[in-house]
Amino acid sequence: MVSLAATFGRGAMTNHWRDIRHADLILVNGANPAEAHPVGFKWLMRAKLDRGAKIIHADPRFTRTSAVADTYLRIRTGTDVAYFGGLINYVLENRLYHEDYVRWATNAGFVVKEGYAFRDGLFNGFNAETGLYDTASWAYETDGDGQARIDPGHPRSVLNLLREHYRRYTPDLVARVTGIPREQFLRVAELVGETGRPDKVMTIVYAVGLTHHTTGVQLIRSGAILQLLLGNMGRPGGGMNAERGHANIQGNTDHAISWDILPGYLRIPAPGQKDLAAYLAASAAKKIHPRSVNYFGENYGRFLVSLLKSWYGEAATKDNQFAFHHLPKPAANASWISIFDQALRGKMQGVMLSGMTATSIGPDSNQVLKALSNLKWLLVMDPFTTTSSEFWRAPGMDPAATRTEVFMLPATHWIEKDGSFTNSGRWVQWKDQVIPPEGEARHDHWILAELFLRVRDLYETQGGIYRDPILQLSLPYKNPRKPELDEIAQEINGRDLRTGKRLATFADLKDDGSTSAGDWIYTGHYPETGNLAKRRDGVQDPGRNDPTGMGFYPGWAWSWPLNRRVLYNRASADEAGRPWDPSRPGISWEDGAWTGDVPDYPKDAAPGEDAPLPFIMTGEGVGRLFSNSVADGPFPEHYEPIESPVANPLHPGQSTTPVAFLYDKAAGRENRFGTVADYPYVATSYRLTEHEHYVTQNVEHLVRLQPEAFVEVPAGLAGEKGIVTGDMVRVSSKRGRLEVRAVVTGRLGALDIDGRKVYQIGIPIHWGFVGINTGQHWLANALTPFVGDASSRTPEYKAFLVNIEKI
Ligand SMILES: Nc1nc2c(c(=O)[nH]1)N[C@H]1C(S)=C(S)[C@@H](COP(=O)(O)OP(=O)(O)OC[C@H]3O[C@@H](n4cnc5c(=O)[nH]c(N)nc54)[C@H](O)[C@@H]3O)O[C@H]1N2
Ligand SMILES: Nc1nc2c(c(=O)[nH]1)N[C@H]1C(S)=C(S)[C@@H](COP(=O)(O)OP(=O)(O)OC[C@H]3O[C@@H](n4cnc5c(=O)[nH]c(N)nc54)[C@H](O)[C@@H]3O)O[C@H]1N2
Ligand SMILES: [Mo]
Repeated sequence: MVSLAATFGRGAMTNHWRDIRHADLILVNGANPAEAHPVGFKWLMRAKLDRGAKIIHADPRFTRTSAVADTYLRIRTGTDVAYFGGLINYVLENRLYHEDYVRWATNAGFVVKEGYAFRDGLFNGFNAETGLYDTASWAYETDGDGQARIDPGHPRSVLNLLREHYRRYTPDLVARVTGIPREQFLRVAELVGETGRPDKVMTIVYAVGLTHHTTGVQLIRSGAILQLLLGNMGRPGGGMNAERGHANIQGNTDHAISWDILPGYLRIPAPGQKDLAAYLAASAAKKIHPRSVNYFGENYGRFLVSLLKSWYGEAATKDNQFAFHHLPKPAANASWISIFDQALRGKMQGVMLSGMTATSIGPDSNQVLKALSNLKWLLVMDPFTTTSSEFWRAPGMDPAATRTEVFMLPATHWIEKDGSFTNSGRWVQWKDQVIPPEGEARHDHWILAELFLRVRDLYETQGGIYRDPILQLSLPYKNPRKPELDEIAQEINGRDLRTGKRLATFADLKDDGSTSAGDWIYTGHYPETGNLAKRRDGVQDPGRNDPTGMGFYPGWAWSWPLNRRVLYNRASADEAGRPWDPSRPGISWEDGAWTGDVPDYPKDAAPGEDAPLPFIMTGEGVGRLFSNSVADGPFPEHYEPIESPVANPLHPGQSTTPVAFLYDKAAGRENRFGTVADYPYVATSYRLTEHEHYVTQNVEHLVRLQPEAFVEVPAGLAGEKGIVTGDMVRVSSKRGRLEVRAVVTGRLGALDIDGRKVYQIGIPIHWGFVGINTGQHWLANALTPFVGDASSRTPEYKAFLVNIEKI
C-alpha cells in the first residue's frame, strides 16, 4: 500500500474486481488468484472469455492460475523489478508509451534537482552510518514560489532520468536475473507495448508474491510506473489491482491497524512536532504545481482535527489544539518484526494478540517463540486456541523454562457478529450476524471496552503519569461497556457537531472543531439517510442499477471515497474530457458536467487550459514516475533478496538493498542469514486452496482435504537427490528446519540464472500444532528470515535459501 500511495496518493486497489473484465491484457505477478481469490478470479476469466483478453502469469510455480493463463513465465522469486524494468525499458526505447497521457498526467516533464545520482547500486543521499537515505534529497527544481520547474527536454527531466535508469534492463539482463527466456520476454513485451494505445488497456493484478520481499514496495512501484507510462491508470480495465488478503484487510488498513498511519492514511506524529502546525508542515503534501488540486494536502488539517474531535470530544478545543498533544509521537519503528525484536531484547512487558497468531505467521518462528517466552504476559483474544495461546507447546520448546503468563480471552468469530467488511475494491459491505455467540465468548470491541474502562478506573482512583488521554477519551455509546458496531460505524462516518447530524461527504469536514470523523475516507458511508453499506441494488436489475453498463453499480454497498468505483478516473478521459476509449468510459465531460462514475476530480471543473491536473491526491497534480515517498529509492532498482544464490549482475558490490533494517545485527544477536554454500536452493512459501492460514486446522472437512504438511520439490532436483513423492525430507535454513513429506512436481522447475542452474522449492504455510490432531508438529516459518522491506517492514516470506536432504 505504501507504493501505491507514493505513486498516486492513495494506498488501495485502484479499480475493483468486477472491473477487471474490461481489460485487454492482464499481468498477474506475485498472485495466484485462481486459488487464493477464486471468486474474484472469475472476472479475469470473464475478460478472457468475453473479450479475448490475454492473461500473462509470472510465478515461480505453475499454479491453477498459470493453467488458464495464455502465457506462463517461470520467474525467479524476488526479481519482478527486473521484469517490470525490462518492460519499462522496452516501452521507452520503442516509444510505445502513451505520449499524451504521460505529458499531461505524470511528472515526466518535472526537472529533478541537481545532485541526483545513481552509482554502483546506490542513489544519492545515502548515509552509510545510519544505513538510510535522506529522501528529501530526491526533489524537484523549484522556482521562487516553490513551484516545480517543468521542462521535458531537460537532461534531468523525470522521463530522461527514467530512460537512463532503465536502459540497463535489456532483454538479456531480464533473462539473466529472472530466468525468463529472452524470446519469451520479448513476446510478452510486445503485447504489453500495444496497450500504450488509447484503445487498449492492461491491468496488473498482484498480491503478496510481490509484497513479501525486502524490495516489496519497489516491486509494486515498478508495475505502477509501467502502468503510468502506458496510460492505463484511472481507466476501466486498467489500474494496479492489489488483491487483499483476509475479508476485511482493506478496512483494517484504512482504520490504521498498520503501524505507520492514523485512520484515513494520516501520518503518525513524530517526535519534535510540538504543535499541530509542525505536524501539518511535516505531513501534508505541498502544492507544487499551480494547477494541482492537492486535495489531501490542502485538507489534512480538517481530517486530523475531525479525528481528534471524534476521539476526545469536548476535551478537544481550539485552545488546546484539539488535544493534538494527546497523540503519541513514537520515536521508534513499531512494525510487526519490531515488536518481537523488542520482546527479544527483553524490552516488552506484554503483548495482546487479536485475530492473529504470532507463532505461526513468523518470520523466523523459533526467534518469535523466544520473544514470546521473554514476555511477562501474553493476552490472546481468539475464538480458538492458537499456536500463540499454546506457544510453550511448540516444537523444541521447554514448557518449564517459559515464564510468560498467558491469558486466553475467548472472542467471538466474525460470523458471530454484524459489522462491515471492506473488500479489495474498497466496497464497504455490511453483513449480518450469522449465529449467536457461544459460551463465554465476547465481541472484541466489548473486551477492549471493558479493559479500557477498568484501566481508566485505575487511573481515576490511583492517579498516574499523563492521565488525560485516557480520562478524556470520548465513548459516545448507549452502553460504553458494550458498544454496538452500528454506533461505531456512525462515529467513523462523523457528524456536524452543531446540528448533531451525520455528514454525507468529507468535503464538509472542518478544522475549527465543528465536525467529527473517525476516518475521513469513510465519511458519507452512513449519512442521515442510513447505512449505505447495506445497499444491495445489484445484478437483479442491471438496467436500473448499472446505468452506464460499466459495472459501477452505485447502489451496491458503498465504495470509499465518496462511492467512487475507480480511483483516479479523471485520467480515463483526455484533457478535453473525452474518454480515451469511448467503448470503456470511466467519466466524460458532457453538457457541462462529468458523467459516469463519481468523478475523482472537482465535480464542476471544466476541461481547458486552466483545468486542474488529473491526480488530485498528489502535490504535483500528476502520477509520480519519480517519487520521494519511499525509503529505498526514487526509481525502483533490482536488488537481490537478502538470501540469494547469485550476486546482482547490475552491481555485485551492492547486491541487496542497502536500506533493509537488519534486526539481529542491530541488536547484537548472532547473524541468522545463510549463504548459498550451505543452503543452495531458493525457497518460497504460499497458500493452498483448501486452507485459510492456520484457522482451518480447526475445520474437519478441510483438514481431511489437506491433512498433512508437505513441501514441493522440482522433479529435476528430486532426481539428483533420489527423492520420490512420499519420502520424508529435512528442509533447513540458517534459522530452523522442517521434517515433512516431499511432493515431487513439474510445477516447479530449474531456472537458468546467469548460466547457473537454480532450483526453487515450494513451502505451503498452513500447518501448526493446534487444532485437529493429525500428528503434525511444525511451523513453515521456522525457515523464513527476520527481515523486511525498508519502508513497510513486511517480512521476506517469499524468498530465502534452504537445503534439502532425504531422511
Ligand atoms: N485458500 C486461501 N485463500 C487465501 C488465503 C488462504 O490462506 N487460503 N489467504 C488470504 C490472504 S491473507 C492473502 S494475503 C492472499 C494472498 O494471495 P496470494 O498472494 O495469491 O497468495 P500466495 O499463495 O502466498 O502467493 C501467490 C503466488 O506468488 C508467487 N510468488 C512468490 N514469490 C514471487 C515473486 O517474487 N514474484 C512473482 N511473480 N511471484 C511470486 C507464489 O509462488 C504464489 O503462487 O490470499 C488470501 N486468500
Ligand atoms: N511464510 C509465510 N508466512 C506468512 C505468509 C506467507 O505467505 N508466508 N502470509 C502472511 C499473511 S499475508 C498473513 S495475512 C498472515 C495470516 O496470519 P493470521 O492472521 O494469524 O492467520 P489466520 O489463521 O487467518 O488467523 C486469524 C485468527 O483470527 C481468529 N479470528 C477470526 N475471526 C475473529 C474475530 O472476529 N475476532 C478475533 N479476535 N479473532 C478472530 C481466527 O480464529 C484465527 O486464529 O500470515 C502471514 N505469514
Ligand atoms: Mo494476508
